[in-house]
Amino acid sequence: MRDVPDEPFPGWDPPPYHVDDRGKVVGAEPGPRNNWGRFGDLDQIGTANHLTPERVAAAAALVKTGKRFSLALPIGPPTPGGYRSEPLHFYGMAAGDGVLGSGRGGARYPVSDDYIVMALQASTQLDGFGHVGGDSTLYNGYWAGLVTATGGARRLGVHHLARGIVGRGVLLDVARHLGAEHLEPGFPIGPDELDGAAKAHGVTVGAGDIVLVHTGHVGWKLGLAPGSPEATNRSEPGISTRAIPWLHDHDVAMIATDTAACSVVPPEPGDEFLTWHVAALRDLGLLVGELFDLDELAADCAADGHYAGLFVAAPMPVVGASGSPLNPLFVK
Ligand code: UVW
Repeated sequence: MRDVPDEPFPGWDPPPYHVDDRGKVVGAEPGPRNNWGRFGDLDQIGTANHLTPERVAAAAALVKTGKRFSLALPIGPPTPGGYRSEPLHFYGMAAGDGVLGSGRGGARYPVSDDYIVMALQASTQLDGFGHVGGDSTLYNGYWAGLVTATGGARRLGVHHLARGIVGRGVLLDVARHLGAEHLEPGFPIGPDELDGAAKAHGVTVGAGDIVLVHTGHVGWKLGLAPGSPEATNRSEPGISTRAIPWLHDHDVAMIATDTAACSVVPPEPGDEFLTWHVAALRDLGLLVGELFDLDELAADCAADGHYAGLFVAAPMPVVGASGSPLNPLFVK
């Protein structure tokens, strides 16, 4: 065998902090805008706490026509701009095998079932609170060392959100509001754009809302020639770190976009790639949705002028997972 050079090793010092028996980093400090301790010292569901029974019931009362929208991308075809390898879909047994003379059930009762192999965050998805930390901490001061490849998320696993994300969904069509079919890659969406779209739509964003920001990016990506420079470029419009106080002040339960990162890519000057995720996930414990497909809903809202409805999405109860695929539903 050829010689394989050892990778350089920079040395290692044990971290200078202590972790208590609740899994908290002693003395850890969040960013200036944060919800640490707000929902309880041991809270693991963050802004899902805003989804009170009263707000869920009020959201249900918004249903007038029963018109339903799935905000999910199809799982199987290439995911536009995703950060993870494509889901793989296999048949374990299939009706055709029975018809051809093998397989359980035979030709008379042909049976099919199938498998999917995918990163939980490879398509339309929820970022759980184990997903991104900063300075060795996660939401509410939990230690990032509690999430390991062998043990999963021993705190903040996405299964804690299994009761679902249900509440008032509000679509903010920032692209249409700015007169664009899609926002340019790298376009940052700050408080002015969010307020401007809300005002144009006649909606007021309030506590417990699930805010869906339409940029048109995913739909635009899907129309590009595969492999073209624009299709492979990672730049995308997205939420600016300047909008973090806005999300906090409005007590938003969830923010979701039709982009891969939710945050603007590349980040604005002064920010690093994950600055926004740290502020949203670690500090606010904010539910973050990515790779939503909002084009159909946006067109419908523009047509009927109704931008609020019932939003329902149930994360998969995978114990200790850091995220989950979603099929988010919006009902008018
Ligand atoms: C990262 O790229 C870390 O995450 P996300 O898919 O949430 O943008």
